[in-house]
Amino acid sequence: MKIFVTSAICLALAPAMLASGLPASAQAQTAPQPPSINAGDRRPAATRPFEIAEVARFDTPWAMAFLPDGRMLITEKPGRAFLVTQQGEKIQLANIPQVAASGQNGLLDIALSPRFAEDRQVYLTYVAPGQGGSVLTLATARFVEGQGRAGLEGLRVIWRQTPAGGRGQPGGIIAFAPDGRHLFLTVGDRMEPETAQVPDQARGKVLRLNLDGSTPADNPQASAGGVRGQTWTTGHRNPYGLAFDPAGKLWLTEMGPRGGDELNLIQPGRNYGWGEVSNGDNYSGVPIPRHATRPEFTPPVVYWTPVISPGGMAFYDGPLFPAWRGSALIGGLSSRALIRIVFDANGGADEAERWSLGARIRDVAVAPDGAVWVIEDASQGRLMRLTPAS
Ligand SMILES: [Ca+2]
Repeated sequence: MKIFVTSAICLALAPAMLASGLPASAQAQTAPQPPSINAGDRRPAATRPFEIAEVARFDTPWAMAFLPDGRMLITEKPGRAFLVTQQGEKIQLANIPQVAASGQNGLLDIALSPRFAEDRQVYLTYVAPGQGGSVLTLATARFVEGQGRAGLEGLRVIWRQTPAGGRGQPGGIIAFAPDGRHLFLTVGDRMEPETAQVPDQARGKVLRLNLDGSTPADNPQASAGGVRGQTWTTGHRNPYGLAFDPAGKLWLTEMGPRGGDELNLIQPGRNYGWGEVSNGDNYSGVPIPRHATRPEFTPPVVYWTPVISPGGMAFYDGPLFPAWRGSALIGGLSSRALIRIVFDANGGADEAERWSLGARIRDVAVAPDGAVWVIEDASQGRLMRLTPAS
């Protein structure tokens, strides 16, 4: 999870959504669409501007979130989580809920409440066992620590995927609006592509919720209730990256099938096309119609064919890498790389640099001091700290 909190952003975001006076769904049809760029053929840079230090190892780490003091909360997909110091000392968190750990599923994202300094709440996502199949679940709990222990208390489930069931591709990424009033949640298609276009199925969507899990009254279809009421955008496949940029725009990365990974600018009420269109094809080789054939669907700003397999994404705002400020950093799984994205003022973006790290990068986060931290998707997955090369 990655948040920006400044008063300037708070002032900027609401007018952008409401200024026209039109319902969000009507605005979505009138805003211009930037051209798609294929960045799939980009090569890693010959040199890296950073040094890499291995700090600790975890069993299939999935997500990390920094506390204000520079320590981290790190989840492991099989169902454990840790409080971790910058020196790699770990305390296993008590009271993590039971997860259905299999393949891509398990314990997923963790994020601090926008009011963490006061409420000590954290949010976490996981695939839970359930009748009728496993269920992507969003919960909140109070983070407590003391006397060498740490854990969660008072866990409350505030959202569950409906209907239950599905296979991998859970999504499960949490992001908070810059004003801290709403939570955005990615829900993958659970490997059922057709459901991404079904309005009453919580699959293949980005949802916008109040911090208690209830539906905001100003969502595009709030009055419809249920999944429709919660839905912010439709037509996503497997979104593992979601973050607000410094100007308050929301960006999402999602994995395509064979080709067609996407970076999307998320705007309320829009449909991003999966599983009707893609810039990639099925693994079987069966082609999928391209975005350009269906103008009613919003195309990606950047896509990757061949793929990078985007994991977590974070915007850089720190002092250690001044040239990266305003950029997004994406962890690459199959590309085994860190990828830097640059943005223009018109909603455009492009891959600026790619650095080979020799490891499947699951998540990336920026520490309070501006160092960049990444975790490796492996059973002995490394936690690594990136600082400027000396
Ligand atoms: Ca798409």
